[in-house]
Amino acid sequence: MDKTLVVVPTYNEADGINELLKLAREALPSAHFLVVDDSSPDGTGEIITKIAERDDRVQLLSRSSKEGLGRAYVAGFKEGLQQGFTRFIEMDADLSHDPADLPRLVAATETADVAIGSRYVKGGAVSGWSRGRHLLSMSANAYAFLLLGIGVVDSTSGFRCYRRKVLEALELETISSEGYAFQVEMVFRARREGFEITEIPIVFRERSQGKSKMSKQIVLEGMLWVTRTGLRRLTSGTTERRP
Ligand SMILES: Nc1nc2c(ncn2[C@@H]2O[C@H](COP(=O)(O)OP(=O)(O)O)[C@@H](O)[C@H]2O)c(=O)[nH]1
Ligand SMILES: [Mg+2]
Repeated sequence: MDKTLVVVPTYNEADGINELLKLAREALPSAHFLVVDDSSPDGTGEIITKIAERDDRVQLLSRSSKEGLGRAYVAGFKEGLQQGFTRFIEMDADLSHDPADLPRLVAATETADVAIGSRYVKGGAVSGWSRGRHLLSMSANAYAFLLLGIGVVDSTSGFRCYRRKVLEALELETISSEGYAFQVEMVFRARREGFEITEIPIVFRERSQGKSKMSKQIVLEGMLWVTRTGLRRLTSGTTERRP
């Protein structure tokens, strides 16, 4: 039987997390939710603890310090694999990802192994970003697309659904990216393993509450990871491991 887990990483998301969980629960009534919180000083963890007391579909995975988005997802996925879930969704806590898109994202993994909510395919869009932020996102995606040969136009998107077998195959404990480069690394690994990846259009809306955790350090980590991996690939001619 299908068991879907929505993993939501949080750091200081107390303002919007209630609303996100409410809307997402309505959109996917049979799904379970795992919030992975890095001991947010604003009390996000305490809010989740209270929600979890009355809703057995919501769980909190509390980590002792802020270790980055990638580390939070790896911890959440490992927990979900252990609990026997068969589909895993990545979703931000700030309502940038529309909960109404959840059923479409899950449905896309009926045929594909990974479904990515994409801002850069036909029908996809971003609303509320500055020109600079938009340019940063598009350049990062174009750079990853060209250097890594992944065939995915929005490999930095954090709204996606994986089938269980993908996470089982990707050797999560050896993921090197701590921050947002994690998203690109997951796509790169899934492609290398020969999994089918599809992109479905989404509209990403910039948060209206709280603050973005994007930083220069995160951008640098992403650029270095893509450059290093791309050069290694070009010099060694890495191909898919599976036929
Ligand atoms: N647990 C955890 N969550 C994080 C961390 N960094 C970002 N997040 C969460 O990841 C999601 C996306 O982050 P956000 O700052 O909105 O990035 P942006 O949309 O690219 O500006 C949000 O739910 C954040 O709370 C982190 O270090 N640890
Ligand atoms: Mg955001």
